[in-house]
This record gives sequence, structure tokens and C-alpha cells, in this order.
Amino acid sequence: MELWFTEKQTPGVALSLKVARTIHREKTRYQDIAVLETVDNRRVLVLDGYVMTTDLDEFVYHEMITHVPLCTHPCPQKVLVVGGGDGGTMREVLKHGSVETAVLAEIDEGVIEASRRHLPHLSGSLQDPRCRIMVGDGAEHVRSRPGEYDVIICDSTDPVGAGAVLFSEDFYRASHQSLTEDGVFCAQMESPFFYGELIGRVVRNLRQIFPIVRLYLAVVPSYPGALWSFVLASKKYDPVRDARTVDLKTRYYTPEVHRAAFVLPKFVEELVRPQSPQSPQSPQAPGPAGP
Ligand code: SPD
Repeated sequence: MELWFTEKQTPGVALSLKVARTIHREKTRYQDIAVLETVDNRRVLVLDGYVMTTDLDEFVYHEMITHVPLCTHPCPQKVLVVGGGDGGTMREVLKHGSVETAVLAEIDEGVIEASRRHLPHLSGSLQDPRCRIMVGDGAEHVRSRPGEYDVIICDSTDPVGAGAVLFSEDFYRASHQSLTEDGVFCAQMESPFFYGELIGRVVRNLRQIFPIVRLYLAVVPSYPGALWSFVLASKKYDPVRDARTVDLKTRYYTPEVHRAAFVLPKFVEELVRPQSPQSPQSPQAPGPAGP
């Protein structure tokens, strides 16, 4: 008998993976956690029925959510990862020699434990002496740590349930306060094909708070639409103009990919294009489909 896991990505779109076995399954007070092994020997972490990470393409996501902000800051020493309990983002953060302390604020200890047991290529980083684990609410953590972090990375789940707060204006304001005066914030921002409204709203919100806000893209085939977005918001450094070249062992990220990731296809650029003020000469000139 064939066993398939299907993620319903939208009411009309689904992704199916052929499963060899279920390695782990538990229900915590926050969510349903599953670790699956596919017939091609890849491990998959699933939370509440949504694919969080797969061995096929985790490196793309984790490298791009990490190295873009850390190479934008000239010397990131103290880094916060909100969410990311699997450890993949932490693994990439700790590749930076400048990092002295990296805090993981994960609300669900079950994710950390499942990853420790079944996804060691991700969670191995959590043993590093520079890594501190804080099991608790990342949004509360940033509220209680003003001026503390050089870089904050929000490696959240999708904007549903417990993860929704991590897409709110309140959280972005608290993150701004929790950064040092030249700090950099970065967050995963879903699929431009399916979450255009969310992307436009978040970018608009962040522009009220940070002087520099930019969206960038990477290809993550296991996620809805395959084309995945990230938002970078910065107090001082521009991620294209100021990016440093750091010697890193990576599979996807390079300095060239870093720059290219900010080149947006037209429909994505329209989602985040600032609305031009209407002038008396061009009363009909509308903003595009986005903000
Ligand atoms: N739809 C999937 C979005 C998942 C984003 N976060 C993944 C966490 C991996 N460390």
C-alpha cells in the first residue's frame, strides 16, 4: 500500500510526498508535530500539516534567511533567532565567526526535542557553546530586551495560529526596539503567488518603522509556489549596497546570489512598490496592485 502525505497549500493547490515511514508524531500544547521519511530517504518536519523543512531544500531556506542579514551587518556579534526550533537557521548563524552569542527563542520545546532526536543535521548547532536556548514566546522576549541584538531573524511558521503574532506590526516595533542602533531584522515572508496581500501589508508596516525595507527571493520547491520571499528591514545598512563578502561554506548562498535575490519579478515588485502620491497633474495615476 502506498502512503502519501499531502499538504493543502491553498484550497485548490496541494503538495504530496510519498512516505516510507512516520518517524515521530506528537501533539504538544501548541501544535501537531510529525517527522516523516520519504521514499527517497529524505526527512521532513511537518507542523500542523504544513511542511516546515525537508532535506531536499532546507539549505536554500536556512542559508538565505541567515546569510543575507548577517552579511548586511558589518559585524554581527549578538543574534536572535525567533522560532526556528529545528536548528537549521542556528546552524547557519554559527558559521559567522563574528557571532559571540546566538539566542534561539522557540515557543514549543517539542520541536527542539523532535529535531534533536530525528534531524541532527539541523539540530547539531544547538549544542554549540555560543547558542542559548530560550523556550518561550519570542514576541515577549524581544519586548524585554531593548537595544540587545545586532540581528534578529524571524524563522516563523506560517501566519496562522501561534505564529500569526510574528507577522504583526506590534512584533515589528518590538523587534526594532530590541535591535542595536544599526541592527538588522529579517523574516520569512511566504509565497508571493499565494500571500501577496500579506507581503504588501508587512512591507508597508515595516516601512513605518525602519528606514530601509527590502524584499528578496529564493527558490524552495517544498514550499507553496516554490518561489519564497523574505523581508529585510534595517536601521542603517542597505542589504545590496553594504553587503560584505564573508568566507562561508554554503550550497546556495553566494555574494552574487545575495545581490540577485533582491531583483524582483514585476508582479512581486508591484506588491511592494510604494504608492506614488497623487499629484494634481496625474489624478488618475494609481498605485499598482500592491500597497
Ligand atoms: N510554509 C512553510 C513555511 C515555513 C517557514 N519556516 C520554516 C522553519 C524552518 N527552520
